[in-house]
Amino acid sequence: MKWKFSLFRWTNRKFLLRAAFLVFSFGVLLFLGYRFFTLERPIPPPPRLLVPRPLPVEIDRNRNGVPDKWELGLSKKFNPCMAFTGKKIWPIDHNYLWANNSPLKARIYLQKGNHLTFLREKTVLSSQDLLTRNWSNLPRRYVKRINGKKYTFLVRYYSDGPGENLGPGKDRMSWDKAFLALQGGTLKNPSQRPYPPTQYVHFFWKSPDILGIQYWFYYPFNKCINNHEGDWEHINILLRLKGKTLEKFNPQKNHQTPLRYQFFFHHYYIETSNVYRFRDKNGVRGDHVLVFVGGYSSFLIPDIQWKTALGGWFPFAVPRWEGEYSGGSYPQPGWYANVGGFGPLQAREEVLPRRLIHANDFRLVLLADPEHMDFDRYPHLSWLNLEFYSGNWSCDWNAQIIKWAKGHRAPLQPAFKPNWNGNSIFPPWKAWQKSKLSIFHPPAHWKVIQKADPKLFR
Ligand SMILES: [Ca+2]
Ligand SMILES: [Ca+2]
Repeated sequence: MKWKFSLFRWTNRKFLLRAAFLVFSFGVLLFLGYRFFTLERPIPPPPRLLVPRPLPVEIDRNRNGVPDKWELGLSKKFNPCMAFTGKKIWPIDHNYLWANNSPLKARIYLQKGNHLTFLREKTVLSSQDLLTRNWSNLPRRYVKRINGKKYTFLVRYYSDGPGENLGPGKDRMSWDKAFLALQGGTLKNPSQRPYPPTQYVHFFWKSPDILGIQYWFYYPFNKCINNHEGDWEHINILLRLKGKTLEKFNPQKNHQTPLRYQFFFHHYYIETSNVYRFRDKNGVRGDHVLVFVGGYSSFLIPDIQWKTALGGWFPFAVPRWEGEYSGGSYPQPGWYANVGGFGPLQAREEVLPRRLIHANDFRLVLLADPEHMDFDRYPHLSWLNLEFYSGNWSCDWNAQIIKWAKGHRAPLQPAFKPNWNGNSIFPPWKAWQKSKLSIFHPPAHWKVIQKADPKLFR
């Protein structure tokens, strides 16, 4: 009896030891994985503009190789029309971020080599100052001597914009309600609203004869499989310029021909000339590509939800993460397979033309490279010179796996993104065969230049 008992104890102890070892190893792996995914690193320096044929500074003060007097005309001639899947928002002026008087906040990090350690957060400026004072020269980095040792600190900035997100479901947000309230309680006639449709414009060069225009769109939020406040999206248009004199920039002349368009969404882009194009509303001039803005997506993502776990009895859940505000830009409506995700977990997106806004109904804001911007003249654009994140720093309501991939963060402003100045860090999208595009019937009063062919993939 005694012998049996000790054997039992002995095997029991062995089993417990093995189990403890397994749990410990699993914990170590989980911790290392978590550290790997959540490590903060400094962002690499953004690509700067290369101008193949610089112009005299008197006619090109912002040094982008395009005569200043024709920049707005060119921007207006080629800016896109837009079709939206979600009807409750459109791209707006970035000042919307401060509509509810949110201050500017700074997050201070200690930098050691390529690693950042978050130290603290502080309020830097009130919202009134943000629109009237030049704050572009706030520190991005500084060095301090503490006890004779040199330390480098990095500063990231952000502001908490209107509304929040309250859960995984597509209706679990107050972002859209805040937008509606700030637009005066109605979303009819967008161009008459306090925050009318707005596009940001930036010129870049592909070659001495090919001028690129980036059109950037600032949305108040991204509500889809991942959720974050603020969203910067864009397209590129490549124009061939004809002629040797400066007249090639004159928007009144037919010296600029669109060659190709690049549509960016999630982890991919599509380069194509198979697009919809329209004239100005009066039918005389203009060449406006139509951007279809995505889209409806839904996904079951296993999640560790500590918040619900407190009220419940088990911390795991498989909620449906869904929404129709991804902000992705597409050349045609339909549904697109494999638009982004992790490995075999690729999401699909449905792109529907539910609300249309003609190119002529957008306000345009020109952005040069930050080092050539006159921020005394445009103090409300000061964020262009800083590592500024355009929304509340993070959105707690996201699946844990998305938070590890930092898909819950507010977006970095365009001039510090790697795809500024026409670069692309993502591969071209190729899942045409798995997708299904549909025909779009434009409004009768829109003057058509070209209709896309949903069967022709290029
Ligand atoms: Ca210029
Ligand atoms: Ca907010």
